[in-house]
Amino acid sequence: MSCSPRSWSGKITTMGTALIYDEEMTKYKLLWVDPACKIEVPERLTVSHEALVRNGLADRCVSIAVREATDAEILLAHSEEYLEAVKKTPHMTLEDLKEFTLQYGDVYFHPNIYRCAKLAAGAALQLVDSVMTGKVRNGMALVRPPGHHSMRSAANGFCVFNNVAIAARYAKQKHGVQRVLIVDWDIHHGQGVQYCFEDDPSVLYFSWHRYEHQKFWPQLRESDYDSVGKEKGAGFNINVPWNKVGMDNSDYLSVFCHVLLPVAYEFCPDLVLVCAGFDSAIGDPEGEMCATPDVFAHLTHLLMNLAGGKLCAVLEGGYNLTSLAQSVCQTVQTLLGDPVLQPANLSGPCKSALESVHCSRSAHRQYWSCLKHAADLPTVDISTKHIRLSGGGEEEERMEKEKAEKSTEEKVWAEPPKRVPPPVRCAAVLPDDVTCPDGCKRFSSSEDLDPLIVSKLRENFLKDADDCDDLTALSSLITLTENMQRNEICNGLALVSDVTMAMMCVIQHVAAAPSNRVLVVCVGSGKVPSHVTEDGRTLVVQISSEETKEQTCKYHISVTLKKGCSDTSGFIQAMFGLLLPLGYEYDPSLVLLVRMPGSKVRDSMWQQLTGLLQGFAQGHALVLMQEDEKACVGPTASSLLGDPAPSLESLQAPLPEDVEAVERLRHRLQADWKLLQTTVPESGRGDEH
Ligand code: Q6M
Ligand code: ZN
Repeated sequence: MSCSPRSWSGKITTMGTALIYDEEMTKYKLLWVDPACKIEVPERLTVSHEALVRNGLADRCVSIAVREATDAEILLAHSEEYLEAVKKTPHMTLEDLKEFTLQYGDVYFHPNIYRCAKLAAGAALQLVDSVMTGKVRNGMALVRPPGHHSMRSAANGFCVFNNVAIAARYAKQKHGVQRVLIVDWDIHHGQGVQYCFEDDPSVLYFSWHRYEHQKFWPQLRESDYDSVGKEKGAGFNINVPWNKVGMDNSDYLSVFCHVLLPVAYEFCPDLVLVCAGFDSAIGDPEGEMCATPDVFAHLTHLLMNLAGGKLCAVLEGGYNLTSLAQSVCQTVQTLLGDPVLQPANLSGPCKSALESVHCSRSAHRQYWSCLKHAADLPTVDISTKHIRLSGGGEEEERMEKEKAEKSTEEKVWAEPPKRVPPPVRCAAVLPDDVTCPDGCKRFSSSEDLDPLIVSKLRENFLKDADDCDDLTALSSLITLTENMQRNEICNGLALVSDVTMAMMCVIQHVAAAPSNRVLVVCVGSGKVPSHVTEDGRTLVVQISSEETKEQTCKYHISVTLKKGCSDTSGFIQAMFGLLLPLGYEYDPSLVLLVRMPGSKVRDSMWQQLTGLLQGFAQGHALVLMQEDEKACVGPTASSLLGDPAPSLESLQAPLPEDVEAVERLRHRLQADWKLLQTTVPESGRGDEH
């Protein structure tokens, strides 16, 4: 059933989320005893789909029919010999099927699997077509068999045809897509995808995977961080091996902030494909990781502003049915544009994850200018060795043992809380002569100004001002923040006569409540009084061209970009290296984004920032802009309403001095903010989970 997707404001949008699913793909299963394959069951698909229906998510998606991939399409990633061999499987006897299966690793065949494999690949193609033709903005395909392990001439790891690899080639061929980013967040290495695009610079493949120094399946040397691609494709294959089990939300988010995202933005894809395996979630018997299902909301959100929002997620693994269903729901709900909630306990990455992050960054510094000046520490040959070289303290051994025990225990986790979108997505406080953007609600409290607020405002900010308009605007602003905190309005924007005063006003009001925390992001130069951050209820991050005399402290962080905010590559560096990790760790109850007058930040960068900052504070962002920047109202409102930001035009290399400045800042602050780390701290003691 198809329905017109409706944004919160009541505006009908043409850009929905596709959901592709067909029961036919549940109609094959393991017919003999094989411990390696018994986890790959038809229920994986039914529970995922049922959870989407139960949570009202399936109904909000545009349902798209599957189709079989054609021979020609399958041949985009496979050999004729292999296709012909698979074609024979529907007619084989059980004995023949068993024998056929034996030539491949960790996979099984069934008389109906060829049909399902054609549908799985075809589903990925239908998804690409729907997104590329603009029928929908993004979408997810629930498929079996998975695809990322299958190779040109071989089935492997439950996979028959490489659904996502075929889809990437198809997108290039049929839709003229130039650059495809494939993000493989499944817990296994999609070696099939890596092999397919190893020498191809038009497809950037990123994979993190359980590796344990090559002890974990598929135990390949080439799954390590130093397989970066070949020939022209050198730099376009990114592996982040996990050398321990028990990785959690912090570990995942730090890899996104410090490895994947800066490179992905520099790559500037026209399309994002996700190998969406959920065996990387807690409770999975294969992954044995600790990341909770709500982390997938963030992984999805963080990718949704790339490629103008064109994102296709195709199911791969996921073997704990509870964890799988919850994770699928988190992903789809985020694609639909609902606000994300703070993921559980972000206490910072563990030592082993930091080693992986450091190794992957180092391996890629020669290929990506965002990593070029990455901390120049010696890359010890840690990853491929079967024994640990570093550490070895008594405390550390104890921690490791604990972690190993934790991972074999039966895991319990809370179901992610319901994400309830507020009735109003975006409200605006605007002067009367400025029209309110479509879908945005004009907000005014002028009818009955709260006398308490008014007297406070008079006392603190408008002592000698007799401008009644200012008073009205500021008191509206305060009332708006209160509405946001009650979750009646998701986010807001305001055009004010004095952004600094308005900012101080909001901070003073919101940070007065002891349980509140305000993340203030100041874009551009202008003095921010330092006393606001004294109690830790406000974290100020300012990005500008101004060299500040003030010493950066834990809650007042100034990033200086030599060419200012108009330098998009420098800005990106600060955004992923500092701002996002700080935001995750600080966990604000409100994000206050302040556009200082004359900031010169480019529209597309501003929209990216506005979009990404909605990953905090349950999506509650309030944007303040100076009165004369009327032209920014439209683009800002669009981002606050959930439209994807336009792609950043191809990025120049950031200035070396800016990269170094960001690196230095990260280094200085990482004792206070664990998510800023990208290397193992020198005094490596008990910081394992
Ligand atoms: C199983 C060993 C069982 C799509 C996927 C497939 C994973 C295959 C795992 C094979 N090994 N203890 O990446 O999830
Ligand atoms: Zn997997």
